[in-house]
Amino acid sequence: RAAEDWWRQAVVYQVYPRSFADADGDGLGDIRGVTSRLPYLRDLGVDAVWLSPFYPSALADGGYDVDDYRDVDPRLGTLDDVDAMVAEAHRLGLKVVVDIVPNHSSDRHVWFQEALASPPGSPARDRYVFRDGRGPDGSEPPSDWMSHFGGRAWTRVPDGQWYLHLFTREQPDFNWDNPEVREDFLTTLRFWSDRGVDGFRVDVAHGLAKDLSHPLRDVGGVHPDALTGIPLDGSHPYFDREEVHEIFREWREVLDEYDPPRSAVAEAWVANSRRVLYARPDELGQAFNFELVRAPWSAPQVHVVIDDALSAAAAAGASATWVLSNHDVVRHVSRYALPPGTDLVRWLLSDGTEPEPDLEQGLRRARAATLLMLALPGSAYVYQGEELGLPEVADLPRESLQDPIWFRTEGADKGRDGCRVPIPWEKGGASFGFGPSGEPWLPQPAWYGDLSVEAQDGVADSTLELYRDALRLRRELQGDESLEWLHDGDVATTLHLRRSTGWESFTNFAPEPVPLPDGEVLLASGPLGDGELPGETTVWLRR
Ligand code: TEU
Repeated sequence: RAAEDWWRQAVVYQVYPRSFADADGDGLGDIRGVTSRLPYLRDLGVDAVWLSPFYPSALADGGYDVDDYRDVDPRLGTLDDVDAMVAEAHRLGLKVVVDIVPNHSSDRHVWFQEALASPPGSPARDRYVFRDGRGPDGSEPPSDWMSHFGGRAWTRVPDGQWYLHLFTREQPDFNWDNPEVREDFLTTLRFWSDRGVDGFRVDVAHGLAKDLSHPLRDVGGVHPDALTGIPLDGSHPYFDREEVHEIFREWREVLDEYDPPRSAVAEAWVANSRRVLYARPDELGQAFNFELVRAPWSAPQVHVVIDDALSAAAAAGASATWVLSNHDVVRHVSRYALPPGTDLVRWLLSDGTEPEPDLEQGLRRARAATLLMLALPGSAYVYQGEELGLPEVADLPRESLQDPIWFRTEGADKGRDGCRVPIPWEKGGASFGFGPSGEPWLPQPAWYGDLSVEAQDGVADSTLELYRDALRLRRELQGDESLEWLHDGDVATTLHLRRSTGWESFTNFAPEPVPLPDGEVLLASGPLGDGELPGETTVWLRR
């Protein structure tokens, strides 16, 4: 796509609408809450806001179980509210990206209700994946496929058939071989594009196409690990199949009907070389790169992540993307606060006590990682609250948990609620300014106010001000999509890069200080010593 496409080097801020701002005080964030905070996002300096799903939903999976793709959950607002939000965003110079969930609907979607009410073999059932079971009485599931959230991926209905759900049983998978399904999503893309939405984030993009030939192929009863368990040749029966790309080529034609063309970013948990295929110019244009979420705090490993991502993106004609956190993973302040190799599921089960996180270290590294990420060519996706340096809320009481992962694993995995706790806007008050009244849908910890926007606003060394400074400088200094490394020889503990405009970023991963490189210091992630760059710090320079 053209180098001037806005999204190629954009900073996109992810809003998880339930947890961002609650205008009506029912404890659940809403669209009017988002609108009221758009000036905050403009001042922060991001280019776009991506909203996780706000469609009608029973919230069996936080809204990723969609009842109706072309409406708004009444608890979150109305279509008029969304129109007003988009208009206000545009007035402030912000783009709006919405989430599309094409792998599955909710079980309350009219099509699924119709499927349940229709006989086996009917056209209504063909929009989903219904199959007879195995065994003499069909009481065994049609294949050994497992749900990504634990348990099997099949649920039986009263007439004896089974339906497929790669996530919760409230999220039946669509049959993408069905032309009505294909057509309906094109209608949805046009529906939001016509309303002025600038782009789409495509949920589980690698899951849509499936090999549904009879009999279904067993996979050994394990859900494949996203990055190691999915073969690179498109041969897995339900993830990352070649046929999925036809779907996205069709989508691109629709997105290109608009001026400017609508952007899209694929969520595809697959290896680098496969992921960028979704980002080809005649497909979605971008795909999330989650390698920084997985990378340990290590200069050589981060170096490899950056090089691999840039070369894979360039080979596909895509721009690179960078993600440190999102609504699915433990917040990076906490990840960086833990010893390497910590099992995060076990850590959460211990309510964040074993091992004890070193949050000072976590925040120091997070700030350094942020400046490094924001110095890289490509788009950065920032998750709400990371600009406040929020750590994971690891000790949420079990009775407050809502993530289906907690229920489906029968308490073996606390799930993702700890990164979804409603945002603290103020130092105090009932919900730290999240809403005018009402209990937030997840409890906020007592220390939340200390990290609030109010507590950090105008405070020179706060994380919020670091993000503001960094985003302003990034805008000013942004170069083309190339990157030049400035180290000689092997990377051991520092990463030094230069952008085409002469802007440099230098990160010291080691705990000990190193000499500060020559040049005018533009910004640093922490205090600088005399001629020294302290440990775990990034500095931006210009010569
Ligand atoms: O996530 C897809 C997905 O595969 C995730 O489950 C991811 O692998 C995992 O969370 C990493 O810890 C998307 C959405 O981002 C997620 O919130 C939804 O639950 C899921 O799809 C189902 O729609």
